[in-house]
Amino acid sequence: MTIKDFAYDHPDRDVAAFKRAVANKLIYAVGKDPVAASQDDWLNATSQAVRDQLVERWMMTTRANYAQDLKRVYYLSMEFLIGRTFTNALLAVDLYDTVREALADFGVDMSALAEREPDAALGNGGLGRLAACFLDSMATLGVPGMGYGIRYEYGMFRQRIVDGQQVETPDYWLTRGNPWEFQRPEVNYRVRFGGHVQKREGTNAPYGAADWVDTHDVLAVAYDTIIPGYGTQATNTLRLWSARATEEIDLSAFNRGNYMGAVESKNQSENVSRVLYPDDSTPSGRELRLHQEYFFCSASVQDLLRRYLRSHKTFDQLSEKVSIHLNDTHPVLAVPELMRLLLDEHGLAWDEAWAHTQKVFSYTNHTLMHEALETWPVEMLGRILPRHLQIIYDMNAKFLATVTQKVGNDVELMRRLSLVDEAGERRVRMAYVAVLASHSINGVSGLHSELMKQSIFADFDKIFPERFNNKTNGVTPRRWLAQANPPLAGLLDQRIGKGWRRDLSQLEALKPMAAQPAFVRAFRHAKRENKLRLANWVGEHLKIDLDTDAMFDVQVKRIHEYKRQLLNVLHVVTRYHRILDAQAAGTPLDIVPRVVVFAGKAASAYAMAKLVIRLINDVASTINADARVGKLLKVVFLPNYSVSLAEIIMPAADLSEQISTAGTEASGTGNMKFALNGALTIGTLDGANVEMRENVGPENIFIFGNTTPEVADIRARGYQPREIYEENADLKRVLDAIRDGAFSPGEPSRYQGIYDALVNWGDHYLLLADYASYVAKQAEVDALYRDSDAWTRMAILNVAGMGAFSSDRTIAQYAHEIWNTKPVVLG
Ligand code: T68
Repeated sequence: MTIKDFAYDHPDRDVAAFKRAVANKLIYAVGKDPVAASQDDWLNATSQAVRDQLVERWMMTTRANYAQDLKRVYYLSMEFLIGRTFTNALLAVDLYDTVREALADFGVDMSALAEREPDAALGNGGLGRLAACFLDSMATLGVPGMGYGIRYEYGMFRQRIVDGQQVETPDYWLTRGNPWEFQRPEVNYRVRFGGHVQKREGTNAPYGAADWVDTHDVLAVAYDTIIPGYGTQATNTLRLWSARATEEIDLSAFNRGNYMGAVESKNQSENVSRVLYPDDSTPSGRELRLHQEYFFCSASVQDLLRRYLRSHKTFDQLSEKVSIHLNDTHPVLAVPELMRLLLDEHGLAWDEAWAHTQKVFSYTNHTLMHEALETWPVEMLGRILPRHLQIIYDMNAKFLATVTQKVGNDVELMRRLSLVDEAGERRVRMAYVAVLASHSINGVSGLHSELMKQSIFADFDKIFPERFNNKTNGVTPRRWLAQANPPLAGLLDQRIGKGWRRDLSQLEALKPMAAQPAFVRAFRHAKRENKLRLANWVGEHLKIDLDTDAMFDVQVKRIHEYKRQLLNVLHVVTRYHRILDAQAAGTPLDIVPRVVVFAGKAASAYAMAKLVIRLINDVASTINADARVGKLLKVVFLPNYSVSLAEIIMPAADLSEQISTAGTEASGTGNMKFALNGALTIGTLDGANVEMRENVGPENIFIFGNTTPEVADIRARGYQPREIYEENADLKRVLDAIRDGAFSPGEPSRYQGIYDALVNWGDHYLLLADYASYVAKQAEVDALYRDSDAWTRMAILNVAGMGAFSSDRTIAQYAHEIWNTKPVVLG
């Protein structure tokens, strides 16, 4: 029986049929009379009608996966930064125009509906968005897989700017329900916490089975979202876990008459999936975070083992049928959890369980910054997950014993390799657990992968050199070009056909067109439309008028010292001073008008990042209000940066700022999105910028600043930022202005801390060392912008060179070189 044999007459794909489908959903599923329906009701009904189109493909894919007994990849990630789904789904099923017409017939404007959908902001930044791009590419390539994560009730906080400062408000994204998810109450697992471990009768501890008892348990309930592939019937599943109390209420408390207490304990359990931690690139170290990590790892591993055992009697084929990928260290507890289940629940011996485990796991590292590496206090782990701590100890003992056998007793080496950091409070190094348990460990750009081997994993690289590899990040061209940039996508379709959506290397065909004046004009026209769209957004939301002839110079990403938004501010103030000087001297000023755009959130506890946001806003109000500046310079901070806002910003940028200190940004993915949308990059030789330069050609990108070895050298020689400050008059003037309150006259000392960090406290990220080179490179950028044809030609060559940065290429490499999976074949 096929799915069609069971299903109701499927709505055809013509406008009339789709109108009926939407009307049926509105009336019978949403329960609204069309004459009374709100925009949200229409969105809900239409989403459900579109979802119907995905379900059949979904079931077909699942059946095929089972029938072909294919190896599955489980992508474990604490974050999936999906954004909106509506338009993405319409493009995937190729119903965009049909649905727009159907809705128009009802007098409903589809783009207005699309704007009402809340973002699924279940992630902080690059790492979470990468996971979302990967799901899209896995489905598109037919890689049998599944994303596992947490269904946070509150996603990434909403950012408002009040008096120039960031104010966080909760993001309750589920207020109006979520039409894309299927709740699966019957798919639930018990996740245990606390208690203690008992030796099991007849086993020879320390490596044998044990019993974990007296735990308090939480239920993990599955919610599934269909991930459609593009240009294929294949789909995948994103399965997110939500916490439920094991008992509706604590009956014993209830019986004692403590009603509030009874409900309290239910809330406690369900807090586990309540809220996303908003700390990008810094571990929070809080107990609730550890609970979250274990909660979703345990549910996911139980779920995938159950699926495996449905079609296999023994564990012999586990690694041929299952791959578990760890997106950073956040899901590393899946390692001791798999070991625990194999040892304690399924009775395998340690060596057999360990052999399976090592073949199943692979791990991606996303940062080298020491303070960002996750460690958990032994005391806390032992209290919350006593059995897992034991297993980690056992892994460590076996590992260190093997090393000793090989190299003899080198105490210093043991101290460095140990899974447990014994200096000070004892802590488990989660990255080391990941490395020890994985057959593949990858970085996210060529540079990052090399540095990873030389720095944090240097000792492991000597022992397991074959495990380390690189998989340069990519972005999905469906969302980041087809969906976000209709003007450019349309132009590409006209000139090179539609195939780039599934094969981004086809963009290379644009190269010769950079020399065709008609194409250059059409390309510039598309950019202008996108700039207008952003200018309208800014006009509407911030009441600031933008000149679309000005260069749109954009830096959008999390606010972090290493990303150096401050360096950008130093350049902005430098330009401001030049404008004022020319005005004062009455000399004509030959300067390219710029709109400098910033957006990004600061972790709520990151004081310096918040101060930077405030400075940007203060600089913006000062400059924008200064009549002497006029159209020559505008600065805007767009509040609440998000996936949906990025879709408006990226296509509108002329210049993309990728200016992190060399050696600090693991890859970056915004850099790719900008270039793909025809922005030129000004950047350091950091992360994937290095490979972008190789692909677009060094003459088509603005590279400045110290390289990674130069940065190391400057630090080794004893960096003296004050000397640079004293010697560079422009820089000194900028820093003094900031220090003396030029942008905060009401509170002149507001930015003393920023001045001190740069001049007196060591300027850890070497802003001053790169300042002169950055400002000089910005002058080159200006010069090129004056020649609008030359600029546009270069932008076209950037788009043409971005073929390699599709997440399809990245996922094909993961599938081939790490997971060893074959695509599903659909009949
Ligand atoms: C980013 N990391 C990298 N971390 O900074 C970026 N961390 O260079 C890279 O392109 C991207 O990952 C994808 O590989 C992050 O985004 C986090 O968001 C994060 C969240 C919680 C804890 C630690």
